Amino acid sequence: MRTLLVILSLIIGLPAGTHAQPTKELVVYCSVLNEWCTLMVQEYERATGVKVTMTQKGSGETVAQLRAEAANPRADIFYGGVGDQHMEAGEAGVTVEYKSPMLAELHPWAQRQAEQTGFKSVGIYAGALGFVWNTELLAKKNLPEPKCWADVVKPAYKDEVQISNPASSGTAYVALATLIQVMGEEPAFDYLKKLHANVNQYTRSGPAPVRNAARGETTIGINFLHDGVAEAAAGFPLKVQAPCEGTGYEIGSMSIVKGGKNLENAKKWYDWALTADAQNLAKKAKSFQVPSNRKASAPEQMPKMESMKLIDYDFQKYGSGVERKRIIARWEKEVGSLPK
Ligand code: S7P
Repeated sequence: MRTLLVILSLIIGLPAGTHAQPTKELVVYCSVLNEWCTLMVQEYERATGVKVTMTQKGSGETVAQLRAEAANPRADIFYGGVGDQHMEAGEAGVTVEYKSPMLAELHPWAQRQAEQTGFKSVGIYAGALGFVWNTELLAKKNLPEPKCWADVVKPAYKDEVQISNPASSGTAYVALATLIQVMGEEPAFDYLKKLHANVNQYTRSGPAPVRNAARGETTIGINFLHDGVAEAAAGFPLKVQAPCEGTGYEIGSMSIVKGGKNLENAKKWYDWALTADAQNLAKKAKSFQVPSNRKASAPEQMPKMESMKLIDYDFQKYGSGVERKRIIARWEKEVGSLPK
C-alpha cells in the first residue's frame, strides 16, 4: 500500500511523504546523551506505536549531516543540542517552522528561542558552561581548583585542559562567544591563545572532555556543567565550577527537519517532548539540564543557575550564521593553527 502511495505521489508530482496517510515511522537525530535519547525513543514508541530510528551525535555534527542531506533528507526530528546550532540549521533552511500548542507551558527563555528562530526551533533545556575536573588527578598533581577563567590559563595547568573544537562543536562555540561577551573580542582572543598552551586536545564533540576527565585522560574539561554532574552521579571523581567572572549558557533546542518523510509523527514527537512528563525522563536517564516545561521538575543534583554569575548571552547576535562563521574562522586562523 505504502509503495503504491509513493508511486502515486511521484505520478501526480508530490514529494513522497506529503500524502495524508500517516506513516508508522520516525527518524530522530538526537544530540543529548545516549541514555536520554534511548529512553525518549522507548517511551515514544510505547505511547504511539510508531517505530523510531535514532542516531546519536553532537549538535555540530548533526547540523553538518542535515546540511549534507538537504537534497534528500533522512531525518524528521533534530532533538537536543546547543540552541545556536538549531539557529544555524534554521538559517540554512534545513528545518521548518512549527508552532506547538505546548509553547504556553514553557519558560520564557524557551519561548524566546522559538520566537528568535521564527518558530523553527524551541528550547527544551538550559545549562551553564564551566569547568569540570578530576579531583583525584588534581590532588595528585597538587593543583588548585580552577575557579575563574583567569585560572585555567596559568602556566601551572599546562596540558591539563581539554575543550572541544568550535569548528565541529556547538559547546566550544558557546565558550568562544561567552569569552568574547565577558572580556571583549580582542582580550578574548589573547586569552584563547594563552589557553592554547594549556589545552592537551581539542575534541570533536562537546561532552568528550568530561568523559575524558572522568576516566583520568585529562585533568580539567571546559564543558556544560550538567555533563560533569552526570558523570559524577555515575560515580566518577569529578567536581564542577562556574567561572567567577561570569559564564554563558545554552538553550538546548529541538527542530523539525525540512522535507522529512514523517511530518505528522515529527509534530507528535515535538508536542510530546515539550510535556512535563517527557522532560522528566531526562533525570531518569541521568541528564541534569534545567527543563523548559515550567511543570517539569528541575534536577536537585545541579548547582543552581541562580547561584552563578550568568551573562546576558546575546543569542540573536552569536546565533547568527555570519557572526559564527567569522568568529570560528578567526579562531582557526589565530588559535587553532598555533603550534603546540
Ligand atoms: O548533555 C549533552 C550535551 O552537552 O550535548 C549537547 C550537544 O550535542 C553538544 O554538541 P556539540 O558536540 O556540538 O558540542 C548539548 O546540548 C548537551 O547539553
